[in-house]
Amino acid sequence: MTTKTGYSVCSICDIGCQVRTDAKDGKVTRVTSHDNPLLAKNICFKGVAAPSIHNHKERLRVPLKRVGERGEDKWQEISYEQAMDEIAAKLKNIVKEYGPEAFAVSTSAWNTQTTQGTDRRFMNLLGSPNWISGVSLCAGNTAAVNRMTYGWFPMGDFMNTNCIVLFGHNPRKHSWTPIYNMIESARERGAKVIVLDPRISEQAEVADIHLRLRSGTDAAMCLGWLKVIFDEGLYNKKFVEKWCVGFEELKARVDEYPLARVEEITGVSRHLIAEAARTYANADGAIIPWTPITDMQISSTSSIRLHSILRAVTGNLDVVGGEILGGFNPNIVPESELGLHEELSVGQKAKQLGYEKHPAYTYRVAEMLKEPTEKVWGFPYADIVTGCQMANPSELFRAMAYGDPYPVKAFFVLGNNALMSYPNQHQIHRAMQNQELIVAHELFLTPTAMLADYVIPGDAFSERNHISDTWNWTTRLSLSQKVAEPPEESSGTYQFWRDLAVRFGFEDRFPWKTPEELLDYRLSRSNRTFAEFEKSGFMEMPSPRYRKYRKDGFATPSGKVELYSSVLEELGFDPLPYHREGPTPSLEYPYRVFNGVREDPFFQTGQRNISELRQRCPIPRIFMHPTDAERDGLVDEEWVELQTAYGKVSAQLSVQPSMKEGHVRVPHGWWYPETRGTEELAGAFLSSDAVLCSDDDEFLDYEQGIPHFKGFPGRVVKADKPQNIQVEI
Ligand SMILES: Nc1nc2c(c(=O)[nH]1)N[C@H]1C(S)=C(S)[C@@H](COP(=O)(O)OP(=O)(O)OC[C@H]3O[C@@H](n4cnc5c(=O)[nH]c(N)nc54)[C@H](O)[C@@H]3O)O[C@H]1N2
Ligand SMILES: Nc1nc2c(c(=O)[nH]1)N[C@H]1C(S)=C(S)[C@@H](COP(=O)(O)OP(=O)(O)OC[C@H]3O[C@@H](n4cnc5c(=O)[nH]c(N)nc54)[C@H](O)[C@@H]3O)O[C@H]1N2
Ligand code: SF4
Ligand SMILES: [Mo]
Repeated sequence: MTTKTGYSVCSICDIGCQVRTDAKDGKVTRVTSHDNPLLAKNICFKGVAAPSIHNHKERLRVPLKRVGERGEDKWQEISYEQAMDEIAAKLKNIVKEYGPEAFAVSTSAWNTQTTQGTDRRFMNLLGSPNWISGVSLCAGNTAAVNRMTYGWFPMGDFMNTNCIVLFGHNPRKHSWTPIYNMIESARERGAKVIVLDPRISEQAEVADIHLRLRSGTDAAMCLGWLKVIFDEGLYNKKFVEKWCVGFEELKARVDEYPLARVEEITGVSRHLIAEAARTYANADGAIIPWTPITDMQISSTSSIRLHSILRAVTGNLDVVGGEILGGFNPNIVPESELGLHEELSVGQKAKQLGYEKHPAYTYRVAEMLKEPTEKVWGFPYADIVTGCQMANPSELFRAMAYGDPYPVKAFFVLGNNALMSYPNQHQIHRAMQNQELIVAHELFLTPTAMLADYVIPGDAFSERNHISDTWNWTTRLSLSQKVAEPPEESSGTYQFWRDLAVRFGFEDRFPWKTPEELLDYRLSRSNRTFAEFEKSGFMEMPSPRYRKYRKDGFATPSGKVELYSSVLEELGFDPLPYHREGPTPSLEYPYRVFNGVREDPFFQTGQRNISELRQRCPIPRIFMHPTDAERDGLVDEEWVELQTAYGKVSAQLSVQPSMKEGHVRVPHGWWYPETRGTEELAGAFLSSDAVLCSDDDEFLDYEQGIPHFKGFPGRVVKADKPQNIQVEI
């Protein structure tokens, strides 16, 4: 019997706790916390369940080749080498026939961590700009929009702050545990916590101030805060004068939002709005931690910009207790460099889908920020949170489905359940049905993988060596060690891209034969190998330097914080932030529906097949306020259907006084692995929020093309439980 123990960075969810992993005879047996107070003081039950996930009987172990109709779930097992040979040959033909832009990739927000930008490297060498990721709806787009205002995406200094403002964001013991722990410590130190959430969430329950705004009105709320801050002179005048551009224009815009108007839009009393704004502005060190809520609404770009603007005008940028602009860690080659973005021609970049219509998150803006980024941060591209330059997912799926504006015929999807992880699931389905080649790189046969031509088994986090660089968001480097053996015919995502690159003749641009060799290269900047890094400790983080802008300015075209955005102006959008009302509820669809309220036992679309986790939450639940349920004649725990003009989903009703009246919550990511063989694509259409969400123009943020997931119109009616799903697991 051989045993092994190591430090591994859990990639079940995207916060990446560093945990202790024990293995016996090549299999992970136990995951525990270790004494690292930052990341693993305690861990969540998904992390603890990692051995059950990694050793699960349904885990993919051998490559599968489709033999039936697409989506029919009929397969032949083949070797990894044969699969890669066939994939390469087919992709070459597609590129020859339609051009390299006919090749698209969708990847995970996080769990494909070992790719390290080499997917972009392959695509850029090939000539395709059409890369998308789950981070288009989660932190990646925030990073891109933050860069337009002050050139980087900051991380809140939780350890020293005196005030934390949570826009919906609701970390708990089993949801993003490290952030929850940091908020708890700050609270114990006496920091104030302000929560903005329509419901009484766990964080709202213990907050100092809770603003129960209407879903989708965050931008108006921020404009209200600025009105108070400007009218009462609570901003940092010296910083604004010296380091910001466009203050007068911004002030004029803010004057269009007197508190009476903000009260009307948000449904929150003007007194409470003013109290919250004062508390934030007067704190000596305050943070607005990143939140996914404003990543997914119709005024997304404005809301994210408003968070940036609040940070700047209150003097909270790059100061103790405020928001730290990290920059690249000089000890490691960043992903941005590995991605080889400079190798993709200007012409191919301009073909990126979304480049014209929704450019804020595409190469178009990345190119505009190149010079200042290089001047301030030392490299022209900044792939913060895996990529600040991607295609617009909706435009991509449209091209895949209809060939408009050009055909996209090969779709590779790695660690991402794409069918259910963007808006408009019907269009994604059509898009996938219209492909000549789909490759899925996965741990399990998800509905997305079921639609593939080839399914390649991936390795899990206990089975690979890695250094987590927190996506360049911070400068922390965390060790992740291999303690268990991956399935023989599997590959890590780096290996996958390299094996493909070699077949395309790019071997000289992929000289690192193994992930460890790639890590050696990345660490060569600090004269170390991975083996040496491994021996020297489990984590390192250079001490922060504050107010770095005094030396080099900000990485924006003006070198200052752009309250008035020159980038947006040049693109023809409103350079100042604004509130835009989403599609309003009607008699037919009277509720504001929001998705989210993440479920503790699962990460996004995963783990519904892990019985110890599924038992904790066997079925999806729709939340409603008691008054609304009563009016509609609905009772707690009955099965209902949530309907929008675009689709319908089934779930159990949960009547909750903590919900805000007029609002309905739908969970994300439900499919039913137990219905494989009895329901189409294992129930992918029964309860998935993506079925309900439209990506028609009236539902999209203008600048980025982000869908409105927070407050779209819907109605709830009685229904039967779908037949084949198991309620008792
Ligand atoms: N409709 C809709 N779309 C959304 C959201 C929403 O609420 N609604 N939320 C958005 C948000 S916040 C996020 S963060 C993203 C999340 O997007 P993703 O991070 O892509 O998450 P999932 O789509 O759930 O897909 C994760 C898949 O990766 C597989 N996997 C896990 N570990 C590994 C691994 O090590 N290697 C490989 N190859 N595969 C692995 C899992 O089995 C799972 O099928 O989705 C976004 N998309
Ligand atoms: N256990 C577990 N933990 C997870 C995840 C998981 O799937 N499972 N996913 C991880 C990921 S990728 C993410 S992005 C995070 C997401 O986790 P959070 O950031 O906590 O976000 P949600 O749980 O989706 O929703 C949080 C709150 O937003 C409120 N809300 C809804 N609409 C609005 C609105 O328009 N404005 C405001 N201000 N609030 C609104 C809801 O009432 C809800 O209480 O969780 C992470 N942690
Ligand atoms: S919060 Fe849980 S699932 Fe997420 S990284 Fe940490 S241990 Fe893993
Ligand atoms: Mo997310």
